[in-house]
Parts: sequence; structure tokens; C-alpha cells
Amino acid sequence: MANLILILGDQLSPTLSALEGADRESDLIVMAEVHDEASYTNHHKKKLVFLFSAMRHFAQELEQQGWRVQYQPYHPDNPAQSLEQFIRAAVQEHSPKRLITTECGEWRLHAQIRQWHKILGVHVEIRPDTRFICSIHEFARWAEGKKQLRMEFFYREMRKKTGLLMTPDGQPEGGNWNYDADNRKKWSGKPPAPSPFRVEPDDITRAVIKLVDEQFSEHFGTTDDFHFAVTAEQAQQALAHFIDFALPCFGDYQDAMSDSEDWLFHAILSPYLNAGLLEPIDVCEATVHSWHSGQAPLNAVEGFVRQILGWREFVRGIYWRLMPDYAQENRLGNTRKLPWFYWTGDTRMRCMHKAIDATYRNAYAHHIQRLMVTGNFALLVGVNPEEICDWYLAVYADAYDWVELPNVLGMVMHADGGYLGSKPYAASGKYIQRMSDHCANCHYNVNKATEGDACPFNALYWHFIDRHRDDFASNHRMGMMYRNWDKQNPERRDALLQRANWLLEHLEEL
Ligand code: FAD
Ligand code: DLZ
Repeated sequence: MANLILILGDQLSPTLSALEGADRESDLIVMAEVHDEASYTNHHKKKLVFLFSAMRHFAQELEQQGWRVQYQPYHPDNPAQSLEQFIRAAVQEHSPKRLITTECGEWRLHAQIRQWHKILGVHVEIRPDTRFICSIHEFARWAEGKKQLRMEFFYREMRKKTGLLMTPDGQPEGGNWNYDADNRKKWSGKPPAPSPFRVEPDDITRAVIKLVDEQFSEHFGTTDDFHFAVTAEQAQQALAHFIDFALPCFGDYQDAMSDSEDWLFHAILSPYLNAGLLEPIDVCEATVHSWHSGQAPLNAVEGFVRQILGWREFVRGIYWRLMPDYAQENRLGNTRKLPWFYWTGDTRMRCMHKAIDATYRNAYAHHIQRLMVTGNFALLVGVNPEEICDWYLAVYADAYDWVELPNVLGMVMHADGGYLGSKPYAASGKYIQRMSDHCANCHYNVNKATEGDACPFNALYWHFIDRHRDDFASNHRMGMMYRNWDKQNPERRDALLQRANWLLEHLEEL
């Protein structure tokens, strides 16, 4: 036999580099659902259903296209409980010339695969993941010598490289690189938010739902109402649905939160992008096309393209540049345990309850919920970065280490000392009030700060500012916060710190 080609659960793309030049007759594609990958974190049940079902559909499509595929469905008694055991058995059975794979998205697994040539006695060829717009090497060249990295400058380079939203003479369309100033509207219920794209589970998905309910019953979340796309064709339909119904308002309400709507005008495409059912460049091009055809405004399309061409590529570059040391960073010295209500949603803080409850039901929360609600709270109370990172890795259908870690450790927790972001996204309840209608339905009063029924975010915000003076007072983007803090009279400051200390001691009761 010629080669074994390993395709991982998030590599479900016909364009995968591991498949380039492969021979359908002599090469064998291997894919496996294994216990170790399904349980290295408390993966949400819907994430497991999505990934196993998408893997099974992809294997079936490959076979229909004439590829030879060896596929291991999950069973608790499988002899191979890890990818390494599975590949060992495949190597023994087929004696391939080489094992070919595409670089994987997690340091943990990457480190294992890099040892396989020694342990398994097979030549292992690891190819670059060409689905990303910026390669690991290209990013490293861009980042070389810079003390801090700024997404905005990287994004401009990517705009120039791809020509997306660029005029023929090399200028940004509309004259600006960024239209964020137009993208901060509160949503008051109008225009109505579209329903998310839905696919009813087919036989394969129903079998996987049963499997996950039986074998992973202890995992977070629910399989109820599973409606994600599980094939590339369906993911394309999800993209078309987004462009038709949500993209025109994506920019305006990008930062909004709602007490009654889980998805608002977001794309809900990250699980598909990250598993390979959609390619980032195709998604960007499709949305730019909708601007050219007058279907969506520039602020929406530019804002959306920036998320994928900018943020998505940027965080991946940072991950591979700084791992494995990055995962150990804790520059703010946080030690607090993750409050238990992150797993139950059982808290009277309405915004937290809503974000966690949506996460439990959907394996999804939109960016602002992740950043400014659950993330902001973890930052303000000083949760240990490892614990909060593990929570984010577990609970979202789109979560993989390469994208989750920089977002949580860098963007939310500022644990990398500001390498990824110039200032922490710390905010009081006022921000949540400005961007949502949660506060009107909350047990706590957002207009109070020191009283027993005051919004916890308020005093906790000032406690964060006070306790991190040495870290942030000289940051010019934080100067105003420190001036505001110092301006308050000493009694008020004491009362705020007392309230915050009480809250920190009673977090589980909030
Ligand atoms: P939209 O809001 O419609 O955005 C469009 C696309 O842009 C997304 O599908 C995604 O591919 C990309 N994108 C947007 N923001 C980011 C970003 N900051 N980093 C990378 N890609 C981005 N995204 C993940 O894919 N996986 C994660 O594990 C993940 N963890 C996050 C944790 C935290 C604390 C925060 C603040 C953000 C995280 N993000 C993560 C980024 C972002 O929240 C999700 O990509 C987005 O919510 C997915 O929903 P959507 O497809 O509706 O996105
Ligand atoms: C996330 C995940 C899960 C839950 N299960 C599998 C699996 O059974 N088999 C597999 O090949 N991959 C799985 N994955 C994805 C990997 O854990 C890992 O996150 C990615 O392959 C990194 O690129």
C-alpha cells in the first residue's frame, strides 16, 4: 500500500493539503472518533454531535467520490481509544510508505503527532494548513521584532494581500479601513432578528445524537433541538442564509445583546469554518460580493470581513508563534476558582444567566456575550486563566485551542501582558446596560454600586481598577479610568471596595 492519509475531525475540507496529489486507488484515508479526543475537555454535547456527524458525512462523501476510507465510529470498547492507537493499528495492518497529515490546530495533539515517526516507525509528513489565508511562517515574519501586535495593522496587510474590499489603485473601499464607529447600536427589537439557519437531523445525525446522549451524558449542554449543518453543502446554505437575512444588519448590531434573542444578526458560521466545512476566503468573498451587488452596506461587510480576515487569522498566528509557553501565562496573577454557576447558569445576574443558559442550550453565544459578559466577569473577579480557558474550550461548538486560547487568555483575561490587546476589556454594568435590555429584567440594580442589590459588575469593576493600578495606570488608554477613580471621594471608594470584597467572598451566591 502507498500512503495513509489522516484526516482529523476539524479537517473536513476536500481542499485539505493532506489530500493533494493523493491516489484514490492506492492511498487509504483514515479517520477516527476516539475517546481521548472526545474527552480531553468537557466538550458540549452539541459540539460532539456536530463533529461526529460532520466527520461521518465527510467520510461518506469521500467514499462516494471513489476514495478508500477506513473510518472508526465511536464505541466505548474500541481497541483504539486515541488517535495514536488508531494509527498504530493502521500502520501495522497496512505497512504504508508514509503517513500524510495536515498540521493540526492544537499544540497538544501536534506535539504527539510530531513524535509518531519515532514511536510508530512510519515516515510522517505534516503539511501546512493552506485553508488559512496567512500561513504560520508568513505571520511569524510579520510579527518579527514587534513588542506588541495590533490586529488592525495585520488586517490591513491581509486586505492588501487578498485585495478584499480594496480599490484597483490599492486604497480601502469607501476611503476607510474600518467602520466600527457605525457598528455600536443597541437593538430594540426592530428590525426583527432572523431565525438561525436550521437543518433537521438525518439518520446519521440522529444516530450520533443517541450515541452522545448515551455515552457522554455527563458532558455539559444538551443535544435537544440540534439543528447545525453537518455537510459542506448545508454549510454553504447557512452562509447564503446569513448573507440574505442577517448580514445587512450585522454591522449595526454587532455589539448588541438581547434578553430575548440568542443569535441576533450574527453569522453562526464559526463551527463550519473551524471544522473545514467552509473556507474563510470563500466566506469573505461571498460577503464582499453582496456589497458589490448592493445587498449589504459597507459597514456590515467590512465589519464582518475584519472578523475573519483580521481576528481569526491574527489569533491563529499568535497561537502558533507563542505556544506552548502562551498557555501558562498569568500576568495578572489570578488564582480564583471558576464560579460554579458558569456550568449551571444559576445566578441572579441576568446577563450572566442569559449568556450561560444560551451556551448550555446552543453551544453558542455571540462575541459580545463571550467578551463583555462571561469574559468580563471572569476578568473582574480574577479567575485563574487555565480554569476559564478550559470552560471556553468545552462549551462552544466552535472551540479549538488555536482560536479559544488567544481569545480568552489574551483578549479577555489580559494574561499575556497586552501582547494581543492594548487594554483589558474591563467594563462595569453601565456597558451592559448601554448595549442590551438585560438590566431591565435583572434582580440587581445597574444604577447602584454599593448597596446590597447593586449590580455586581459595578463595584467589581472599580476593585479591578484599584487592585491593578501597577499594571495599568501608565497605560494611556486606561488613564481616564484612574482619573475617574481618584476623583471619587475616599468614603465612596471605601464603600465600593467593601462591596466588591463582599461580592468576591460570596460569588457562589450571586
Ligand atoms: P460572527 O460574529 O458572525 O463573526 C463572523 C466570524 O468571524 C466568526 O464565525 C469567526 O470565524 C470570526 N471571528 C469573529 N471574531 C473572532 C475572534 N475574536 N477570533 C477568531 N475568529 C473570530 N471563536 C471561535 O471560532 N472559537 C472559539 O473557541 C472562540 N472563543 C472565543 C472566546 C472568547 C472569550 C471570545 C471573546 C471570543 C471567542 N471567539 C471564538 C470569537 C467569536 O466570539 C466567535 O468566533 C463568534 O462568536 C462565532 O459566532 P459567529 O459565527 O456568529 O460570528
Ligand atoms: C474536537 C474533536 C473531537 C471532540 N473528537 C475528535 C475525534 O474523535 N477525532 C478527531 O480526529 N478529532 C476530534 N476532534 C478534533 C481534535 O480533538 C483536535 O481539536 C483537532 O483535530 C485539532 O486540529
